Amino acid sequence: MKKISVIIPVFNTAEFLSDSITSVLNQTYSNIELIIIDDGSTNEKVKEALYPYKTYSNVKIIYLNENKGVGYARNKGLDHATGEYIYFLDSDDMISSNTLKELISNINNSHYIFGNTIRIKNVDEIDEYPVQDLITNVKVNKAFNDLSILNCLLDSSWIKANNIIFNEDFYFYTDMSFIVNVLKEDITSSILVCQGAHYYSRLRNDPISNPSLLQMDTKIQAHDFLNLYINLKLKNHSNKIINEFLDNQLLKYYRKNHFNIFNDFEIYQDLIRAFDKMEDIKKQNNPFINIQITQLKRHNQKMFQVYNRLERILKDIKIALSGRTKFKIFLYKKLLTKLPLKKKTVVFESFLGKNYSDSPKNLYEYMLLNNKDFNFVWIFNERKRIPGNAKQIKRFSLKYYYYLATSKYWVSNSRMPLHLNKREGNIYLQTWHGTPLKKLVFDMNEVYSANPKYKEHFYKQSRRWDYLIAANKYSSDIFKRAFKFEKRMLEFGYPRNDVLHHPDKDLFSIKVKRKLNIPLDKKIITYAPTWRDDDFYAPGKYKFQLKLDLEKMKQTLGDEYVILLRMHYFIADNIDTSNFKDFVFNLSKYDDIADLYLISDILITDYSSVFFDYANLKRPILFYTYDLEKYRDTLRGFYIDMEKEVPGPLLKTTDEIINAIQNIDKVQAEFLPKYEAFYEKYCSWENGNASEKIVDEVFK
Ligand code: C2G
Repeated sequence: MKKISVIIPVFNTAEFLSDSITSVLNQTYSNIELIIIDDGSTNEKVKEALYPYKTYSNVKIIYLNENKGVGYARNKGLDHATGEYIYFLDSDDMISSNTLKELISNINNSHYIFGNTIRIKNVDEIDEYPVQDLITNVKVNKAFNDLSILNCLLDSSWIKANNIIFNEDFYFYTDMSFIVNVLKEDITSSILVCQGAHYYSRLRNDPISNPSLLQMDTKIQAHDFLNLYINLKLKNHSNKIINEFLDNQLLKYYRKNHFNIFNDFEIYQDLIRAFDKMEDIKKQNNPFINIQITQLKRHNQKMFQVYNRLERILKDIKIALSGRTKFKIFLYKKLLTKLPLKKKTVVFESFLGKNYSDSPKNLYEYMLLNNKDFNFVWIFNERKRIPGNAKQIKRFSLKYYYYLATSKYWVSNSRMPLHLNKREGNIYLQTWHGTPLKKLVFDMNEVYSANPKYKEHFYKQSRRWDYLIAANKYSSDIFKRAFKFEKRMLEFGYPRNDVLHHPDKDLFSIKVKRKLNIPLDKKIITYAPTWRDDDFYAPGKYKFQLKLDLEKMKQTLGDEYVILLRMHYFIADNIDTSNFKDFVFNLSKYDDIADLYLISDILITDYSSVFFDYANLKRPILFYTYDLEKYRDTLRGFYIDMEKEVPGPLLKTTDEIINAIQNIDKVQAEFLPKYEAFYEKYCSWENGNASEKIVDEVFK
């Protein structure tokens, strides 16, 4: 039985290591040695993650003192390899348990054989791919088209005899040097691919804190690519097939990247030198590319840039003409943001234009009441009745783009779309929308979200914030880290909670009850749960299944209480409450939840930030946490230990909820010490004047 040496270079990928290593240790093929090269990781957690494998007789771990790049690390692995075959795996990827067996059973007399690479976002996706027992042949260009030597079983003695190694002078694209060495020694017209040998390539979700190689600086990558191309062309100028392979790769790289990076002067110089090495240039389908390459060959930088820019402008116009929204975005970027800035105009938005609510509403009303000398604009999906003379504009209408492009101030409680570039002079006050229980952005490991680019987009969008509001010290510390926020944190409490400390709050409460036709002689329970990251129709449109047994609650509590149902603003499902008239009021579409806090005697929630706000009223809170383990351990992770810290009981069934409500005084008394500590930690900055302090600070 021949031995396979699996080589894994590691750089700062602690969180993925156990998946990757386990996938090798669990192979059905048993004669394997695993060589792990820690390429000078700067993250201490890598050592911890590798620690359990130190004692394995078939695992060798080699630590390099400094980060030298994947080419160097893999060469080190080759030096230590004793197997008859070599296989490279990346430290964030995995293979299925039969992969190595499939490859070795099918390699026969070939020098190398490929497997089938599948891109995945989450480990859960792995089971979705059935095993196929199929061998196919592909052309050289196709097999190496993505310039990767991953998922390829190679004959070790052949590699060593021909000194096939990675070029260590380059950090990026060193696979290209290895592949050229392979091709030089064995140019077969077709290459074996074993479809049953699965390699799972993980799409990394955090290009900001821990990027994969391909997520790093594109200019440095381009520099390496072009110089490695030049280097390989010089070494292989007489080999026709290798020349053709390299030229195809350069053209492909150019087609893909020419908009982004090649206007940079240094890269332009590399580009000229690279194209100087290309003799027969294959005509491209895109005439602009042909003209640009001609200019490069003539070393005419001016005309090269003219054609490059022209192509980009025409492309932008083509995109702009392909849809109404795209046209408006084009106008926003190219025209509207160039108009004069209105220094006294403030645009407000709350929950993506769905409501007139939350901190933006309180800031607006404070400014109105105090006759602040500003013009106001509100973004809504539908027209609303609101106080004052604010202009109302529809989200994503032409006016929306016009006012956002020309107003000095933006006030919003959530993110604004990625395409809304910040113009010079713009001041953006991000109020945010809650004290976090659930882990946020860069504190989340896996992202079970509808959008795999969530972290990257969040990062870009939040760079535009100038001010951010924190309701307590705890939030302030978390926001700085989890949002990577380094600008001005406003530490005065939440404007949205000012009303909960207003001397006339009882009067407001009666008014709200009247407005909503809620009987004044009934006590009120509000049920306000949050959303589940993994249960969605589309981004921003989430499902929700009501687990409370309303029938049972009506029978036991109906004489004394009514229930207000309040779904999270992401929930698209409409909960049918028509059978519970007079007992259940569905107020999911009601503008401001603060009004519901004011009139409620008891709050039921789960992992929503609503309880941090409601605690300002010091009234009872019950937690209906029927899926606590999954939510906490798989979906999100929490910042605090709910079992220890929250100011009310964690309940799992409707019966437990009913029982707690029937004994609410007892429950409240039991939780009093916890409630007081909770209030001190999360509510003590709130005293009813956050709006005033924030307006004074931001709007000058
Ligand atoms: N909300 C609401 N009704 C609900 C749930 C939430 O009106 N049923 C409002 C509350 O103002 C709440 C805010 O939306 O504070 C945020 O809701 P969360 O359930 O906490 O969830 P999320 O939108 O993911 O925000 O730092 C806070 C986190 O980002 C949570």
